[in-house]
Amino acid sequence: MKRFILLFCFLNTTIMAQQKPFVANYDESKVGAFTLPDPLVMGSKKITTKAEWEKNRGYWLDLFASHMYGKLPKKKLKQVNTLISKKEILGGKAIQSIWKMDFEGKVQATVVVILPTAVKKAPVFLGLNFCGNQTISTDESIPMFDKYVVCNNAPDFVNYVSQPSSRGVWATRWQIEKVIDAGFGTITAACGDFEEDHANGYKNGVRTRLASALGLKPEEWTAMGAWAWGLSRIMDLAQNIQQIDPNKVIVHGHSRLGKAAMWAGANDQRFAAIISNESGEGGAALSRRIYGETIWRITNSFPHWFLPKYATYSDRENELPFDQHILLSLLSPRPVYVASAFGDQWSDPKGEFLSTREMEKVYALYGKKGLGNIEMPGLNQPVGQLIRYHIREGKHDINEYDWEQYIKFGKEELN
Ligand code: GTR
Repeated sequence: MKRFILLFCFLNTTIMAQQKPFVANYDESKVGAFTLPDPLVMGSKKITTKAEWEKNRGYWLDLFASHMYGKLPKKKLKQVNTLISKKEILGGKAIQSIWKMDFEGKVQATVVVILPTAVKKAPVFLGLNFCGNQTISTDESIPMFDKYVVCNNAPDFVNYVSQPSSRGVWATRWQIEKVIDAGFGTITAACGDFEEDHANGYKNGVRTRLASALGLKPEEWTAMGAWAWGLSRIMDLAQNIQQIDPNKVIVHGHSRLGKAAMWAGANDQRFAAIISNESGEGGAALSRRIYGETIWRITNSFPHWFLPKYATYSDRENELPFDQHILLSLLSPRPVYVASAFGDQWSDPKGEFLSTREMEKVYALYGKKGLGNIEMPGLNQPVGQLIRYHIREGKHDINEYDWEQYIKFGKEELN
């Protein structure tokens, strides 16, 4: 009988959890009050110098790893990078190379590297793409991605598989020519080469195929971790390409891939700057602000992105030992750009702005400035310098306006 009651209670709460309406709050008056944890207070320790911060920043990394994104493998693998093809593009303004990265013969990833011919050692923007390298440009020599993609809009994608017409469909999200003309390069790979973006994606990705080689069980990390790991492996490749300035690699990502870029930037300090484009919940937005997407919603929709433990903080966000401003603080003292879009309230622009504003405590230890005590700026009015923020008009996307700001940011902050 007791067992029955327990089973009933369990089923009931499970059903209740799933029945919770998928309605988001967009009313500021219902956000509620919250207090943010202080990045400089680590348990009983109070950090007052940059040296102390650097010695102890692992305290926060460990908390993010144990509560949210999972561990990252510590072991280094044998990574074989092979150049598949190389050619001039954009009328000779750039050289495009395709690389294959192989990990122990078990996982392969295809990387597109586009560098300006006019620059000897180019700064680069490095980021993952959602639905295959072929979506970034119409160039026929870019291999068609043949694994599962999250795109499913016919005729370019059918049953989550890329079709020939998907070439260049997301060229606007990459602005390759603009980036080249500014003297920067572009490096990208599909996130699905590391882990396909669905609940069972881990079975076919690095978390399973490289589990023994990396010494981590699949459940010890997450899709976000697998993508962040992939970004660092692309960084390994970038470090070995002569024409790339190894000290000027900017990691960036849009939305879910912005979350992964932030996690990669926090763990891998070789990334010289970090850009979060509308990364929202689980990215730059504060989890304690109940506005737009919430922990409950994101962990129900995308259980594979985070550890199951993160889901337990739904409706008790205030008990999380950290909030996302601390993830941003872990990017210190490097340049960081956080961007929102007005038409993307789901990502909680205000929550993204507030966490960006909260970063400066740690930057101050380095004598560096943050956004200062400012109010949220108006549309299309970037604010800040080393730490920047903008909210632009328009929808959830990464567009020409965003890229114009990122190029300016790269030029000003990486020189
Ligand atoms: C949404 C998700 C967001 C964001 C977005 C995206 O469905 O709720 O957290 O990551 O997808 O990646 O475009």
